[in-house]
Amino acid sequence: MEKNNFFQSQQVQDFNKSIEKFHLGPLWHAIPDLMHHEPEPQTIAYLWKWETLYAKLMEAKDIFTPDRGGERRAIYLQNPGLKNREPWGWASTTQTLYAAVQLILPGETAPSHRHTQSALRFITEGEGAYSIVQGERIFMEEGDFLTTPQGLWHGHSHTGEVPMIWMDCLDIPFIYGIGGTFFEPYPEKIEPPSVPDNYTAKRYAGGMVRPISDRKPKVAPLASYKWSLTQQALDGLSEFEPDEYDGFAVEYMNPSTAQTSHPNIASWMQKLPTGFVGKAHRHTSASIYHVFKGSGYSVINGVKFEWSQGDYFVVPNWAWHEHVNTSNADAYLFSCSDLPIMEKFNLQRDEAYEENNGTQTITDTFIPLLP
Ligand code: 1HN
Repeated sequence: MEKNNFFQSQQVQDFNKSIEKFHLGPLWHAIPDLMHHEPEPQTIAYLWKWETLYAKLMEAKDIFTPDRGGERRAIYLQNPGLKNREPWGWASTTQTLYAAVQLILPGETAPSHRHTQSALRFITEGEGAYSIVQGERIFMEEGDFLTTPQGLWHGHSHTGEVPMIWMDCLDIPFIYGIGGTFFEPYPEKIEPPSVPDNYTAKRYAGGMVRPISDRKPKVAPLASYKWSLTQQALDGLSEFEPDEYDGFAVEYMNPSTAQTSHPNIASWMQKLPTGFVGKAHRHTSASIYHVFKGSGYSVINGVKFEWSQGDYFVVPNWAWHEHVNTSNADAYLFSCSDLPIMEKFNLQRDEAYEENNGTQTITDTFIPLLP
C-alpha cells in the first residue's frame, strides 16, 4: 500500500481517533510539520510606515492615558504571521520579541513596576521625559538607547514640554512561551529617585570604563547609551571599510560583562553611507529594525521593502536580506534581535548568499498600509 494511502486508511484513522480522547497524539503524522529541514518561521517579513504609527498614536493620545489604566500608551507591532498563535502570538513582532511605539505627554506618569522580561528603549522623538530605573532618573534624548533589564523597577514621567515617542522592545513572547512571566506593581505610583540623575551614564563614562567597585558582572550596569557617543563611534568606524552586509554597525555592550547589552536581546546602530549596497545573507536570529534617519530599501526573501525615517520592519529568522541606501544622505538603522537566545541554545547560524554576486533578484515590492 502507498504511504499516503496507508495514512488515510480506516485502520490508521480509527487508531488516531481512539488515542485523541486520552490526550495522546500520533507522531507519524506530525514529523514533517515538526521537523522542517530548515527554519520555517511563522514570523513574516513586514513593514509599518511611520505615517500610520504616528496617526494612530495621535488618536490614542486622547483616548488612553496612563491614569485610565493600562500602564503605558504603547501600540505594538503585531506580526501578521503570528496573529493567530494564541494565546501569546497576539503580542509578537517576532517569535521571541515584542516591539512597540510608546507616547508620553508632558505631565504624564507611567507607573513603576518590574517584571521578568527585559526591556529596551530607543528614543525617536522629543525630550524632557525621564525613565526611572532602580532609583536613577534617566533623561532621554533622541537617538539614546536605554536598558531596563529583567527584575528592575522602572517607570516613566514627563517633566518637559513636548510629546515624547520611543520604541520599546521586550522579550515577552519568549518569556511567555517558556512559562517565566512574573510582574509586580511598585507600591507607589512612581519610584522616587535614590541616586543622582543620569547616574550610570556618568559612572561608566557612557560605557567606556567601569568603576573599580563594579568589576563583578551586573545584568545591566549602564542604563543609557547617549546618541552623541554612538554617533562618534560610527564616525570613527567610517574611516575603515564597511561590513559587506551591514555597513558601519556597532553593538550596544554591557560594560561589566563585555557581552551584549541585554541577556536575551542584542541591539545595534548601523550607518549605511550614501550609495551603500549591502550583500545578502541570512541567520537564524530574527531582527526588528527602526529607520532612525534616511531612506532606502531592504530586500527580504526577494521582496523589496522600501523604508524611510520612522518606519519599522521585521526580518524573520533565516530570511535572506540585504540593505541599500538610495538617498543622498547617510541612513541610520537601529535594530534588535534574539541573537543571544539563539547563541545560548547553540542555534545561531549564518549563511552568505552566494548567487548573483550576493544580490537577490527582486520578485515583488511590499505595499505598506497607510492611514
Ligand atoms: C513595559 O513595562 C513597558 O516600561 C513597555 O515602558 C511595554 C509591555 C508589556 C509589559 C511591560 C515600559 C510593556 C511593558
